[in-house]
Amino acid sequence: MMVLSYSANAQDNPYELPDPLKMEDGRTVRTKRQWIKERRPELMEMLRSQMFGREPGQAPDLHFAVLEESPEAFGGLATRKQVKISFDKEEKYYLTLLMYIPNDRKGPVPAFLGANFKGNHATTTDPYVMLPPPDKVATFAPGYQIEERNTNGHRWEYEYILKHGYAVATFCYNDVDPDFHDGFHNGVHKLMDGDKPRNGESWATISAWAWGLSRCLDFLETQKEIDAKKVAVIGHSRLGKTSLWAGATDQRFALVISNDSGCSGAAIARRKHGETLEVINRNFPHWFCDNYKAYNGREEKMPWDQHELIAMIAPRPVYVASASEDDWADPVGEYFSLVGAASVYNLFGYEGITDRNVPEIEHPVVVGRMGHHIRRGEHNVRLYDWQQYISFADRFLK
Ligand code: GTR
Repeated sequence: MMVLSYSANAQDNPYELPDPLKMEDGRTVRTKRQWIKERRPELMEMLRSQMFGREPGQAPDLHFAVLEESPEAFGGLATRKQVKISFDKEEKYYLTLLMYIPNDRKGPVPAFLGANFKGNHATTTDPYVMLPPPDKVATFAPGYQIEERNTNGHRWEYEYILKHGYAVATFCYNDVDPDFHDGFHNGVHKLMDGDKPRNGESWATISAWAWGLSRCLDFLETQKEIDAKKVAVIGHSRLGKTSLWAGATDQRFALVISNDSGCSGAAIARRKHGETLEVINRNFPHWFCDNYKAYNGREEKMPWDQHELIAMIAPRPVYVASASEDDWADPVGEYFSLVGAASVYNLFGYEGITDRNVPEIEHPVVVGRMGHHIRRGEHNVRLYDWQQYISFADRFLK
């Protein structure tokens, strides 16, 4: 018998979800025009002011420098580029993007873009990937140590991705904003906000990482080998929360993938299953804007829920993945945010995932422009996940 280590009971915490198609003034959204012109902006305003904070616009001096390039990556399978993406003239604020492009290509290729946790060198065995520069390492989270290459390689199945005709690009999230609370002085907030006083709606760290993803997309748009209209944004866990927000704020992303994003990502907050708002805001006070903290222990008072973050992706394809042992991220709640967003996809003429029975482990489901699976195992990204993402992306980006 299959043992599920998560609660398969959808109603273990009875809740009623806000209707994404109900305007704050009570009107019902009936057309895609009304969604685009009225309801989507209303929800974006809510998510900005109450959850992620207001992200800034373009960097003051965005520019790019290719630091290294070789067509010999992975035995000639791919061209590697390592690129410094600078946000200011002095190049005090920058990230280093690692990109692989399949050599076997006829024209511009689609791409996956996502941030990583431990440095580009930790995503691969490739010995030519540069280590994070010392000025960056000095600002990384306390206790951060340069680890060996490839410690997170299992999360980045580069050769598999490349052989399927996709480019792939990543940067270390610490480059944009180190993952600890120092009052927003150690990352791009300092550059973008200067000495502007912060308030309850000020953007926080997840928003900064998402902003960094958009700057990478700015760069990909300059690359003739890349079809920048076909870039999927992907992230795991806190970076899955980030990929969802990047997909919401930047509609240039053609497809959005949430891998085990859990609380404040895909998981329905009102279920209060696994990680709750109180816990996440206590442990990671820098991730969300201050107004979000008002909902600690009061999830049912939220004027939105996470299915509406998923709805911000519509009508673009969205994929939500969970892992069977990842009860902390609430796989059931992650699934139900898809179900809750389906009506918005319907508005655009696409079917959505509506089955109220949570799918079995490793039975991927794709309906219309929504995809889902629960991988057997722990909180992580594995080859199984990439196999599903590629076959989902093949439907829309090829
Ligand atoms: C956990 C956190 C989760 C998730 C995870 C991760 O500590 O509670 O929300 O973000 O970290 O990013 O791996």
